[in-house]
Amino acid sequence: PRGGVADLDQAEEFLELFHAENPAAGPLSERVRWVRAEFELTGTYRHTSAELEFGARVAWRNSARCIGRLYWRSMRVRDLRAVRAPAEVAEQCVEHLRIATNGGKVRPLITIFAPDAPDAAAPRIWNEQLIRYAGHRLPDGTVLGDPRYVEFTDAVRDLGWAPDGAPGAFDVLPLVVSGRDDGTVVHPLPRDAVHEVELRHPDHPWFAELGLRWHAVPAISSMRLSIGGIDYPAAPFNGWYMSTEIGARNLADHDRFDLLPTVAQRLGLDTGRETSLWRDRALVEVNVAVLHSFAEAGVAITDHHTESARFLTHVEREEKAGRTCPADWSWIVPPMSGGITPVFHRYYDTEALRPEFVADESATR
Ligand code: HEM
Ligand code: NRG
Repeated sequence: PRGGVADLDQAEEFLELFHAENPAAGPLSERVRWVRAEFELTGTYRHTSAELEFGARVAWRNSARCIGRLYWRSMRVRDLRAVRAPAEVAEQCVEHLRIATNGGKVRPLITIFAPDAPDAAAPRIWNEQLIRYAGHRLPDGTVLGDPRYVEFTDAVRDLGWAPDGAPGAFDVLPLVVSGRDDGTVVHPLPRDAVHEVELRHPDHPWFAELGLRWHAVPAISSMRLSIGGIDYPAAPFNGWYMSTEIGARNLADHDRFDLLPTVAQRLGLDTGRETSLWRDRALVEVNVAVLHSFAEAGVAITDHHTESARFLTHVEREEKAGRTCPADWSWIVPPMSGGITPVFHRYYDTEALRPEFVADESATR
C-alpha cells in the first residue's frame, strides 16, 4: 500500500516471524498489543532497531534473484530513519559508499532512510545504483558510455549536471534525491568515494589499452524495502560483485558496452562465422580480465563457480532451519557457463516471502 498507510496484517505477520526467530526478544503478544495501539493512534508504527535490522537481513534472505545470500546474517544495517532532507540523504549515501568500500574489503551494508508515513513522504533516490556510468548520446547517434543510462543522463543534464571535462565512457553520474516538499538535489559523488578497478588481462597486454574500468561496489538504490507493512523507499544496499555481472553482462551485452566484437578482433578470432564461437571465446577472456584485475587491485569479488556452490550450501542450510528458500532459476543461473555450475541442475521454491525488496516504481515516484 502507498501513501504512508501501513498494513496491520503485515505488521502482525512480521512480528510473529521476528519473535519466532528471536526468542530473546520477549513476548510477542505484548509487542502486538503495543503496535495495534500505536497504529490506532498514528496510522503507522515504528520498528525497534532490532526489528529493523532483522527485517532488512530477511529481505535479503528472501531475494529470489540473489545468488549471494549465504552471508545474509552478516549485513550491517545503518539506521538513518531520522534522515529525510534530500541533501542529507545524498551526503549519507556518500558515507555509505565509504563504509561499504572499506579500501576494497567490501562490506555488505544497507542504509535505511525515513519511511513513508501518513504525515510525511519518504525521500526518493532516483538513481538505480549509487554508482553508475553516464550514457552520452553523440551527434552521430551512437552512445559514449553506458547506453542503459542515456535517459537518466539526459535528465540529470536537464537538472544542470555536466561531466568534468569532455564526455567519456566512464563518467560517474551524480546522485539525484528528492523529497515531497524539499525539492530535488543533484549531488556529484566525490572522486574518493568511488573506488574503481582498471581492467587488464593476465596474458594480453593490449587489453589494458582498451581503457576499461568498473566500480568496486554495486549499490542498488532503486528498490523499496518493505518490512511488516512499512515502506522504506530509500534504502540503498550493497554486497560485492560476482564477476559475470561485469564481464558477461555490463561489458558484454549488445545494449550495454558491447565489447565482444572488439575483444574478438584483438584476439584474432574469425568473427565472420558464428561457428568459430568467437563470442564465447571473447566472453571468457573478458571475465578472466575482470577477476584478475579485481584480485590485483585487492577488491573483493567472487566468481560464478564459487558463488553457485555457496548458494546451494545456503539453500541446504535454510532447509535445515525449516525454511523454504525462494529462488528464481532464470536469475540464479549465471549468464555464462550455466550448465557447468551446480545451480543449473535443479529447480527451486518460487513462492515469494516477506520482508522483501520490491522493484516497483514506488521507490522512485
Ligand atoms: C541480485 C550477487 C549481496 C539483494 C543479485 C544478482 C547477483 C547477486 C549475481 C543478479 C544480478 C543481475 O543479474 O543483475 C550478490 C553477491 C552479493 C550480494 C555476490 C555479495 C554479498 C546482496 C545484498 C542484498 C542483495 C547485500 C540486499 C541486502 C539482491 C537483490 C537482487 C540481487 C534484491 C535482485 C536485483 C534486481 O531485481 O534487479 N545478487 N548479491 N544482494 N541481489 Fe544480491
Ligand atoms: N548486476 C548489477 C548489480 C545487481 C546486484 N548485484 C549484486 N548486489 N552483487 C550490476 O551492477 O552489474 N549486491 O548487493 O552485491
